[in-house]
Amino acid sequence: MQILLLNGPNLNLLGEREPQHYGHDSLSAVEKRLQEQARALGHELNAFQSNHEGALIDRIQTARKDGTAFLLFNPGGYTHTSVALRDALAATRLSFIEIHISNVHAREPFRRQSVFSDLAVGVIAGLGIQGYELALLAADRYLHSQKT
Ligand code: CA2
Repeated sequence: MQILLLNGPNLNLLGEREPQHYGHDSLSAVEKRLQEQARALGHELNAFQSNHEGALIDRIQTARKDGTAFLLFNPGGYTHTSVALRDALAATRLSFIEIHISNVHAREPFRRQSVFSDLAVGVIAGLGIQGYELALLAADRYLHSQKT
C-alpha cells in the first residue's frame, strides 16, 4: 500500500543543528531508511517535507486522490498552531500517526498542546528518529487490521 511520510517546517535541518533534541541523522537518511523498511513490508513510501503550511495542505489534499492509504506526519512547529492543517486532515479523513522526535512533554509548556492528536490513530514522541520506524511498523499493522 502507499504510505506518505510528511515532515513540516525546519525538519529539513535534521542532523545539522540541535542534536540534543533531534539527533544526528539527516532527513534524507531517515527518508531513505524508511523507504527501504516500507519496501520490506510490501509498501511504497513517498516522502515530502515543506516549510510552508499551504504546500503541506496541498500535499495532504493530493494524498486523498493519489492512493495514499496512510500518513506518517511530523507537523514540526505547526503541531501547536495550525488549524488549517488540522482542517485538511479532518476533511480528507486520512488515517495518520503523529510523530515527534523530541519529548514535547518535557520541553516548553506550549509544546504540550497539539491540534492534531485527537484525530490521529496514535502519537509517538520522545523516541528520537526511531519514532519514525516505530510509526511505520504501527501503520503496517493498522493497514493489515483494516483489511480483515
Ligand atoms: O520533536 C519534534 O519532532 C517536533 O515536532 C519538532 C519541531 C518542534 O517545533 C515541535 O515542538 C516538536 C521543530 C522541528 C525543528 O527541527 C529541527 C531539526 C534540526 C535542527 C533544528 C530544528
